[in-house]
Amino acid sequence: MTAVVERHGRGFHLVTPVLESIALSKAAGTRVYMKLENVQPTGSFKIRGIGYFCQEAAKKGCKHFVCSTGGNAGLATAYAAKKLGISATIVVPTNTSQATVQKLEEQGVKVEVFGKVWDDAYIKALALAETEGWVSVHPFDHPLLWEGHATMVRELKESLGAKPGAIVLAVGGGGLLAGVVAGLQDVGWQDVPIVAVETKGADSFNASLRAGRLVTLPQITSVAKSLGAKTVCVRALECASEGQVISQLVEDVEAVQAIEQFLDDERLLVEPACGAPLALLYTGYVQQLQQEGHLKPDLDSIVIIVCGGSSIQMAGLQALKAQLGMK
Ligand code: PLV
Repeated sequence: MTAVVERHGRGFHLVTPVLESIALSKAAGTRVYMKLENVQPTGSFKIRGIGYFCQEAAKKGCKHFVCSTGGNAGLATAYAAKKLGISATIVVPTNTSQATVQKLEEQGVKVEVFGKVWDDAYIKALALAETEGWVSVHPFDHPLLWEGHATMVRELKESLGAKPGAIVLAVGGGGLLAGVVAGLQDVGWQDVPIVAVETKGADSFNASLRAGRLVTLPQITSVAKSLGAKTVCVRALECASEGQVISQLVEDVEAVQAIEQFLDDERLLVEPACGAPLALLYTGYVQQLQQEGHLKPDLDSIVIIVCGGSSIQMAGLQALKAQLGMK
């Protein structure tokens, strides 16, 4: 366990702040702490796992990284590649905004646009990674990623001391979930319930849990493109059987409303992927889960992983509101 901390002490990620949010606490009826992963280099938690994965690949002689991504994993790969002096190709689906493509290009990587959704881009990336010396960086399905993400739980333990009553996080392909579960197991907090939030239309984890096996969604219809993996990783389902994982869906409108409220309350702008767990706190779902007996009525505190995301600007937020018919 100590070795992991030492190794990650030299990683590319930052130790992020843990702040209490008065507004979120009021909304959720329980003290809420924010783990601010949005302040990581490249704007999301992804650099923890991807930074670690890329460092390990570099040690083994990697010549070039290939990453298929909804955006943030690609930005993290580009950042890590630059630090390591290794070139990279980032494959994004056509639903990726021009602003994100530009941000990637500014990091000095080659960008290829391929396929309608992330799953299509992934197939393309795997084909590219056949090249000798090239390494595919998966955005959510690799043990090194989870080990890297797990560092956030160690930091939480150091900042909070006491165990939180629940952890709220977003699920796309399930890498963040797998990392947090690994971290909880490392620090002996495996009995802390996790509320795993997705938007309707990007609900591959919820669908798999309900079916008791991996389910592939026919399509992604949610505006939370960073949660848009049609199938979660196998490990995500295993996590649900190892600990207490509560799956909850929110509406796209609720996620976007949450982004706006969070901007007003905490002056931080995040993607719909992060709006989803925020909506859980803002929209009365915590109280509902407590009434239904899924969460204890007397939670000491809740930690929300503010996963962040770089694919959002004021204009993009306005466009999302217009698209969803919001005022
Ligand atoms: N985004 C992945 C997968 O996209 C990517 O390529 O960047 N919050 C943010 C801001 C994210 O970018 C992501 C994943 C998640 C949450 C969900 O994390 P996961 O996939 O580990 O569950 C299609």
